[in-house]
Amino acid sequence: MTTKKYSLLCFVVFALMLVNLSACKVSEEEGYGRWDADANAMIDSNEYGTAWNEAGYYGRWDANRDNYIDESEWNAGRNTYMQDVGADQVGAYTDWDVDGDGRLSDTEFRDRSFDVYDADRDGNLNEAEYNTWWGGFNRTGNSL
Ligand SMILES: [Ca+2]
Ligand SMILES: [Ca+2]
Ligand SMILES: [Ca+2]
Ligand SMILES: [Ca+2]
Repeated sequence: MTTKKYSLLCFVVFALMLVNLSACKVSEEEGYGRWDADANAMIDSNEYGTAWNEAGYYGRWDANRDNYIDESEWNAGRNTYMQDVGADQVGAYTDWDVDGDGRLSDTEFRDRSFDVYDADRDGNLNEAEYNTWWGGFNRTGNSL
């Protein structure tokens, strides 16, 4: 390899490292650390609630904006946002509709969606669990 080619290769490697570093910075700002208010490396249900509010997550599922999520909206949202979550983990609409009135209030929806993403059921979202939420949300081109 000539010196010139070697220099070019070094430059490309260095440039890629810079791109990689800036990508990490962006994902940290968008991601986990941003919502971890008490900095314990876990996102609890309150911290998830903040992310959930700022994301307007409920509104994204509530297609007709009547402040309830009916079964057809739930089916559409599940197919859009929860592709990476197993069907067993998501459960049935009736599992979400705790009071059985045939529609999901924001509280029913928030609590159950947290449980769905809390795959190991320890009451916190670790980084991998959070990334499943974020990945589903972001796949649709949404951003915070
Ligand atoms: Ca925390
Ligand atoms: Ca609705
Ligand atoms: Ca309900
Ligand atoms: Ca967990």
